[in-house]
Amino acid sequence: MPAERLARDIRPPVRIAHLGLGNFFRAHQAWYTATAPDAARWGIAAFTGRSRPLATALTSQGGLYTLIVRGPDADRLEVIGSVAEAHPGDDIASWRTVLTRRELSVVTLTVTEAAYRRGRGGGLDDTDPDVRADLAAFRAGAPMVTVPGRLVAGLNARRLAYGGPIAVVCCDNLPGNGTATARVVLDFAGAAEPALLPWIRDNVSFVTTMVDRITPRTTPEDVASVAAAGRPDEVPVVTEPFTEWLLEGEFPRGRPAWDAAGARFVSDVTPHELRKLLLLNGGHSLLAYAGSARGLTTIADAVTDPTCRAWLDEWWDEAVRHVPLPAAELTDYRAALLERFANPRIRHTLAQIAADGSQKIPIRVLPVLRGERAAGRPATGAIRALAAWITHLRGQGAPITDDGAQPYVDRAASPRDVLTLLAPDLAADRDLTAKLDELT
Ligand code: CS2
Repeated sequence: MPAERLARDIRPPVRIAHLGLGNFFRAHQAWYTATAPDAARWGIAAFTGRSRPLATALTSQGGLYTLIVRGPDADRLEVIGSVAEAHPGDDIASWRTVLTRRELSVVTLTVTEAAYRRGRGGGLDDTDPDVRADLAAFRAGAPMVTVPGRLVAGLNARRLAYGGPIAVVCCDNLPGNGTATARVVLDFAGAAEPALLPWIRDNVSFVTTMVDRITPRTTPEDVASVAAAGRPDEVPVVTEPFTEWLLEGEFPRGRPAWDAAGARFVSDVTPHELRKLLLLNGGHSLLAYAGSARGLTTIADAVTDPTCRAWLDEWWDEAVRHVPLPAAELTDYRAALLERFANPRIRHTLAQIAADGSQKIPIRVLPVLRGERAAGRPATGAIRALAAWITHLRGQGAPITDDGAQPYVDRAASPRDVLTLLAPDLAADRDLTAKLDELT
């Protein structure tokens, strides 16, 4: 088969800016935008977190890339055309310019939980050295590195250019992610440029979403497989067939017809967000720590290991009590999750999911632990997940990749000390700490 290079003449006009150009965004929001019937009218200017090579590779392919939709039996290749421009994250000048364009209607974000730089209460962590440096950089007109800083710099440029209203759409796995984003943006703006606060209140709609599509890292074999299919692509993305996107909020300047591509616009994302965060992501975190400590490598390995599978069921039995959706819907969701997790052709590594546990455990596990203990129940599944993370902090299983882990690593010898830092409200529960001692 002759090799066809990815190239194109026509690009959709940029009306969306994205921060966090990585695999998940390319499998999810970029796919919805490319699949919507009005795709020709909605292009995305996408900025990486830091990576230059990805922006360079995508630019050389005209923003096009191959999505490898990997089912349990076969791959389907799709060329995605919604990324009209790809920029490295440190190109703050282009970021500001894109944000000033009047036709820009939407900013989307996939930057990971840790990138919002939230402190314990959910507001901007002003003790974070990068946040402090960005506040100083903002005042000096210098480049910024944090997401709240970059967002505020872009919004300020838009205000000064009379760019008009815009929707900011958070697509990270945080509860109430629209409100969470608004909070750090308003905190940063309040400290950096108070004149921006009323403009944000009048012009920026923070949309809350639940996003879902399992997207493992691309491997050299994946790159070789598209080349072998006659479609060379330096930066393809692998994803599963399943995808879900729920959104709640206003789009003052319009949006692509994402609903025609399967997205759902709802009045309250919360129950669906809990379903996904506790069952899928909570299940993932449990398997990442407990499975890697048992010497397993991928989610598919872990879910077919009888011991891990029993722990997953135990966790789900508890977690479903905290998701306000009909029991039948949750039963179906669990069955579908098992199939998705067991897809043997998706190599979703436990090490990838184990990253940033200090950000994930409070969101994915603690709500169930608190709810179960408050109801006078043992919370064995939640305790097991927490214990698995503590043993990970002691060096078992997947390596630690987590900028926020050190204070927990320092305390990992004593589960009680970990709890005192992680969830002080639970640290006095002696029965709980005794169970953690037993399991760690
Ligand atoms: C995973 C998520 O890495 C992780 O922590 O739990 O990336 C998960 O695969 C996605 O949220 C699925 O939509």
